[in-house]
Amino acid sequence: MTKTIASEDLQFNILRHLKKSLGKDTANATLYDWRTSLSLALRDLVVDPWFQSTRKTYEAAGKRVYYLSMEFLIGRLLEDVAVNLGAESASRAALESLGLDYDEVVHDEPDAALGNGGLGRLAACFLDSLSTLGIPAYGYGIRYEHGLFEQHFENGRQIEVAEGWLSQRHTWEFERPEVNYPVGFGGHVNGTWEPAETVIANAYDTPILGWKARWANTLRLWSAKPTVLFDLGSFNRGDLVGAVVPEALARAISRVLYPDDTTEAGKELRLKQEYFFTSASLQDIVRRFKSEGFDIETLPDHVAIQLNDTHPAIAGPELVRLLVDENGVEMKTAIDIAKACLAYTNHTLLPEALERWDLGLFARTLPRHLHIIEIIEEEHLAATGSHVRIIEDHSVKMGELAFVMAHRVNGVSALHSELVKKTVFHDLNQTYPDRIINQTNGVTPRRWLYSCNPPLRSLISETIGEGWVDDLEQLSRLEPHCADSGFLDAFMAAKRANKERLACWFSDKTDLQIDPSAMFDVQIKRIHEYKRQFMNILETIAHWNEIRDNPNGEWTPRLKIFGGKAAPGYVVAKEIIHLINDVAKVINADPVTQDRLKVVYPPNYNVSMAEILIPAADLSEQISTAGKEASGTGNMKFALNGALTIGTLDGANVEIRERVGAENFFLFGLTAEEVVERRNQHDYSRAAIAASPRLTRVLNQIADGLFSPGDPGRYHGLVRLLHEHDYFLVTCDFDDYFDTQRQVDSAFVDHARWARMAALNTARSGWFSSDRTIRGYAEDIWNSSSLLDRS
Ligand code: 26Q
Repeated sequence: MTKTIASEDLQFNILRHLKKSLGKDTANATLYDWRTSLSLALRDLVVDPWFQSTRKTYEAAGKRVYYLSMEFLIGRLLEDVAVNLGAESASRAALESLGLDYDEVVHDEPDAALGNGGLGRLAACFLDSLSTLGIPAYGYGIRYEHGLFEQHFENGRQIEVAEGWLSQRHTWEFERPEVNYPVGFGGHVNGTWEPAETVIANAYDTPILGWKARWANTLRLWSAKPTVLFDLGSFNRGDLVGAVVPEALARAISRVLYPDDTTEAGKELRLKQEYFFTSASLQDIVRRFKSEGFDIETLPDHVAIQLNDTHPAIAGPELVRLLVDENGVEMKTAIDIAKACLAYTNHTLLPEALERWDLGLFARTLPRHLHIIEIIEEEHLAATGSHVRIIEDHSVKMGELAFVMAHRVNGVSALHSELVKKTVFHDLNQTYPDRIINQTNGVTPRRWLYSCNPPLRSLISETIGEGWVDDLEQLSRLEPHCADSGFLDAFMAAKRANKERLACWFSDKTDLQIDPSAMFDVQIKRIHEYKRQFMNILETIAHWNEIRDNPNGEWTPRLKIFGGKAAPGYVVAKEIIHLINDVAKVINADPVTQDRLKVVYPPNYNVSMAEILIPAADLSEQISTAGKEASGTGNMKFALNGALTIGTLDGANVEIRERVGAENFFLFGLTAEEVVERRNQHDYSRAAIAASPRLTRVLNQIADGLFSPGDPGRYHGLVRLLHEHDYFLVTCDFDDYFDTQRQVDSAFVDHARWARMAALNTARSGWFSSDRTIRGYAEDIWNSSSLLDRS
């Protein structure tokens, strides 16, 4: 399907779009105009592979995969499309002859930030892999008008500002005004459901191109519209505001992404969002299935629906409702059909993060579904003798609902899946012993190595050819070269180039001068107590103390980089951000530690920032309390790009360490079992603090206001938290973490050793491709296959 793309043709089409699609000429074209013109010129090349994939899918009459997710954290798409089309150098050349810089144009694109973090980014990697593998699939989600908020710092405090990615033309989507479905809420059930309120779900399609443009799937996002565009009655009565209220209420449903990556459910609008996109997606799926003329009972032969966490768990009762109420299927049969179609991925063990809906709210919003859930529950209890209920304590438990209605339930790393069996779904696992399986997460190598790390990409391709890009396990062929000092030098030269790129980026954005030969130590992820950014900054202070105590010692220069957002209502997380910024201010101004220690926290961490930071990292911080991080996927991106990990035995860290080798991984901390034990010990945190003079000193410094001189009491709450409710065992793991960091210091100055360890991390990370993950889902859950003709 791939043809070589000539830069002259591309240039012609860029100029054509500039003129005919944007109505601009070269004299007054802005960067935005050029970027949009290039995007449209490349988009033209996506349409044929997209149509051909649709045609082949239709002809095969096989199974389609439907990935339902409240979040798709896509980031930028232009570079992705250019790379998959093989049009990167043609684009570069075409722009250059127009006097433009490709990188500048590509970086002008705003991120599509329709997600909070790991779960949303995983969905985006999965779309990439589904297309690369040629598996017929649709992603279904919400076209939020405002994605994840922008983070600003004001005197070190996080401020949230609404994000507006759609204020510019979003070049990649095709609006489908003719594809729309009614979605009802509230009302009564009198034999049939009569909703009190109805909104329209309107489809927008984005083609998702796979590697070498061999295949393209569709991401279909729903936008909420009113059934009546404008309340002319109110307007005519002179009520101008009242005339737009119904419209505003309807559109509110797809207005904004919920910025909480745990807890904080219970909001009516959130429940409406979940039902809105799930119902529209299922109506679309059933309509497509029926249009092909199959018997409704064969739905599971043609449809596999994956639920990305419980957010779309209403899919169970909704599919039953569509089958029973709108297609005349008998209830018991409908439940069986739905189960055979549905599968559920769990991403969290934190009990407070498991979704539950207040029964009253649920009954008011989705009365018909509540009734169906009661029948599902009854059937489950009667058929199995289980005592696990779906409706309990005046709430609807979405985890239990998703579990009961799925034929497979999966965790996202080996450790996590075992813990899912032992903890949250212990009893249900006894009742349905073959239902829970594991599918360890992965990341797309197209974005997370090929695109974001050009120097390493070139070195790898020169050494082993280009086959690794869609067959990442080929990276193991680098292993013999990891004994060759020439290769290792080239490997570290690539790392150095990425670090210099990052240093330039920093000098553009901050007034900080950065030494590219320092160790770049990076922790980027959402701010959470369990992820323990707090422990990292405490260790930073302890290290700073040590340097000041012995200013003439041999210290390994380090740059500590933090990045990440806190949920707007998460007070402790916001205090941790403030503390990191306050500490950075003091340490960066200290002449004694000048060349040895710096702390930076660039605001508004997002996918695009990750693409600059990860290739430049020497050290990857994966330091969550064991048993709390379901998998992690950043950890995989770092290892793939030749950073060494300092980490606990948590989530996929366990599997990363197994694969890269224990000698190439800096392990510390309590195990998941030890964590549970330690929590049972009386006053464990006070004991740990008392046993560590180093930690005691740091906590006293913070409590004395060393980092908040104008406001010495600022962090008393945080310090007290560690003494009294150190639920995430920062105090218990602190000393081991500190000591392990000193081992990292000594390893880093042994350049040859470090280079070998780093290169081995890349060579042995091929298994963490999301292509491998998707093959696992296709085989063990969906029973679906590739339609690529492998020639
Ligand atoms: C729920 C209810 C109301 C509002 C928001 C939410 C909500 C939103 C997002 C709850 C959870 C999330 C996101 C969770 C998440 O990102 N989990 C991460 O998933 C990754 C992919 O599997 C894992 O690698 C991470 O370990 C896990 O934390």
